[in-house]
Amino acid sequence: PVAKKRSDYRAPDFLIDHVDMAFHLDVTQTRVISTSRFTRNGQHQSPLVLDGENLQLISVTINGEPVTDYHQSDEHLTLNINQNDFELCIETRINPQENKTLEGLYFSGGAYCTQCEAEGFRKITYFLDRPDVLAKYDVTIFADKTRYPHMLSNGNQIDKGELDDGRHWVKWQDPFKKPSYLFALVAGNFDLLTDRFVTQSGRSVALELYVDKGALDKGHHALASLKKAMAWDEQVFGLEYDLDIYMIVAVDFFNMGAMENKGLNVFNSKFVLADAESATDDDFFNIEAVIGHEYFHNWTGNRVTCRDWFQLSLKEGLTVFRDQQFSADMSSPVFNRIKNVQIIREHQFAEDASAMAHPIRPEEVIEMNNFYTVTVYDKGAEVIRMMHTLLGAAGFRQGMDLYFSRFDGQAVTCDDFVQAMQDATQVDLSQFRRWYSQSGTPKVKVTDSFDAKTGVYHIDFTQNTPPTADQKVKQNLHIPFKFELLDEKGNSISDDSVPELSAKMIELTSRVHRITVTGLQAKPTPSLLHDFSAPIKVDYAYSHQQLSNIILYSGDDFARWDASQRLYSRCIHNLAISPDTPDDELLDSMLQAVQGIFDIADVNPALAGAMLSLPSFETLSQQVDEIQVEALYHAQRSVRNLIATTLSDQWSTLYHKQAVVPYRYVADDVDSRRLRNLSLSYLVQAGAPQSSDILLAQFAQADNMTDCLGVLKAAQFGELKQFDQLMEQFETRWRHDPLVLDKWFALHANMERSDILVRLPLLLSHDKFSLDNPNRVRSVLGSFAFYNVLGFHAVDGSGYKFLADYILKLNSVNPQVAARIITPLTQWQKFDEKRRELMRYQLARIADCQDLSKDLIEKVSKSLN
Ligand code: BAL
Ligand code: ZN
Repeated sequence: PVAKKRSDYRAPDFLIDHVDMAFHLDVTQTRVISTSRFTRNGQHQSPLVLDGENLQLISVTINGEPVTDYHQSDEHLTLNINQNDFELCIETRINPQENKTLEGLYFSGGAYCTQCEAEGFRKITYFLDRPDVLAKYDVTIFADKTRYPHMLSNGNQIDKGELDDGRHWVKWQDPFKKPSYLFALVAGNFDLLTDRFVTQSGRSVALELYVDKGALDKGHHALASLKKAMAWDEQVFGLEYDLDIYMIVAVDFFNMGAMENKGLNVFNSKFVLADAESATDDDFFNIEAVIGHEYFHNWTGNRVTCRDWFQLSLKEGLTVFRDQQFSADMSSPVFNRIKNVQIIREHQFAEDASAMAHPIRPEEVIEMNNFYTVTVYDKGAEVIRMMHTLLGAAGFRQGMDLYFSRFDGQAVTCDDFVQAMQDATQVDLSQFRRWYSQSGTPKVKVTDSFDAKTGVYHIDFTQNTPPTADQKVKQNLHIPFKFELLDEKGNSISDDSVPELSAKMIELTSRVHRITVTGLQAKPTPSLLHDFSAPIKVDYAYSHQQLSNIILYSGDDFARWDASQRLYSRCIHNLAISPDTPDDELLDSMLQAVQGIFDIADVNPALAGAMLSLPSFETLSQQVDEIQVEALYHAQRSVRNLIATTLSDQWSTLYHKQAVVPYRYVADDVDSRRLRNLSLSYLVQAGAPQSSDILLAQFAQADNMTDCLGVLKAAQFGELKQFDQLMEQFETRWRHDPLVLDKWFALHANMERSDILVRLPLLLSHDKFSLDNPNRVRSVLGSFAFYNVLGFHAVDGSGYKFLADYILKLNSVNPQVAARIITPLTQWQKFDEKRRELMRYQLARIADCQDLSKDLIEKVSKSLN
């Protein structure tokens, strides 16, 4: 397959302003009749080339006249047309039941459902399936009335009727122009939860949530979240919903988290269904975030959309930023910020270090589905956040207002967005735009010196972005770098003659920046990259004491957490390098710092919960040039063990301090449960007296999934003998609930046991496992490959082979999911030579497969280069 290049963009040869579609739903033989009004775009004689895949073409007419003079290929239908304005009617047939890729129209769980982003619409009908062709849609759906009482599409229902043969029909009209990727259709038999939202201008919007029969009680949190999101977008961005109805449908088989189709969001049920017994606090959190995310797309994505798919970050980076701000406003801002940063450090930095490195606006794409990445989404959100930092909240809002007034109803580029931000505020963003074209993780090295005689302090910031697989030469970036200097008492040093100190931010633009502060009594402690103000790595040789000072005194809670993580990381890396000669002084200062954090738990439990958690193996991996798997893994465990055993009394106190109250998803209770389960896990790891009694009592008494899963995780991590028995009980109780069973599968798959490769095949032959179900695949194969450190990286290569075997199976079922879970195998660059070879060997095996999907070809070939 050939890659498409961003630089090759050309405006479409034809435009479509209206589409009328009729769907005669049938499980294996759905008839799709689409009638579109075309206009030639400009003066040219080019043929009309429509996109289409896996379609059986029945007939074509132009202005009512049958046409036979067309050319059909695997991916296109080409017609020579003389008219400038014409109506094209195409009838096709598709097989929804056979469609396991879950793109286009598919049938699963007894319902029809669509997924069109990025290029799925072409599996429904021949069309100009590109985001810069915006049309109005009328959609009529015909199906059996008993089996499919609910038949939904975008916009408003304008008509309906019944036929004599037991079928009924419904007609939908979407008054807004939209690209084909926002088209949606759902038909099934659901339970329906309804509500209303009155907008700031007083319009009443009907809210409808469609869930599987019997799951109605699990929809309330999602619906409440939607109302919060609608109110938040009005308050913060002045953005009001624009249709009279907003529908959400939850389905069990879905490749992504959810999809923002205009007026008809389709969700993975994982991000809709929740109640205390079956969903964790994290699930409740994620539901609120994803519901918010899809809702916010209505303006950032739907009203203003992308000109081409290279601009995906235009809508995704911006919408992730908006959902992050929403989540922060709904609960603890610092805890949210930490979560955002953990994603960047665990996954985005890893992507930068791999062959899949790309800028947030990629230059070349073979399969667009491969670019729904942490770089485009999460680093994209960091880039938007940096603009928010540079322009201030008010300036950012002015930029957003200008963006909407300029581009409403259009398909635009990332440059258009930045230009609006610049024009609204007169802040020069010309150098800043490089963040869109430059890939890689910038490093800022910070060095300082203090002259005790003169009291003069210099601090130098030097930026450098190491080369990446896709781009060797890097330029200096415009980096907003928030920081402060602390004196020895922990006070923030201010000096009006140093504007960066007053602003607590320096804007790095050249390679080196120096700040000089005079009149100091002692060398200050720099507290760096507050709030993670840029997606970069910072290198500064902190003393242990300086880190402890920041933990205790920094005015920025994020920096306090970050200092705690640096201290842990230092201990872990140190122990990984010399396990037999631990640095006792370092470990003591770390333990003392942890003691101090226990006090923070009383005043700021959300922050303490994060500070008492060690950096993940994935985060630690991005801090070293070469990952020594066993050494790093065991060092991490040892440090955790030291914290567990030395402070077991404190863990016990912290555990018992957390009042057990009937489950409610409210911030204070969430923080408290987090501390309780964290303490439990440390107590079990320490083998503290009565820890297994405590654990079993919690399992028996828990009225909620958070506490129940907390027990299982603690027992798994502590390798308790009761683990298997508890898991059996859990399975018996939850066999009927796919979302809970996913948790059970994941817990098994990421167990660090020497016999994991014997256990995994058992999981995969479990009667509830199916390669057709993306959630299940992710919970077993994804959990294993991403998080089972010793199993996946087994030194004989068996973990890699296991994953590769299943990727080859998935290739023909669901290439999109296959290309997702291959990610850990593509990130071989930082491992030792033996593992690098073993990983590459499996990649080569996959590359040799006949009929490899474009998704896998792109990832595998890049990774083997
Ligand atoms: N647009 C794909 C799913 C999402 O990012 O909302
Ligand atoms: Zn999105």
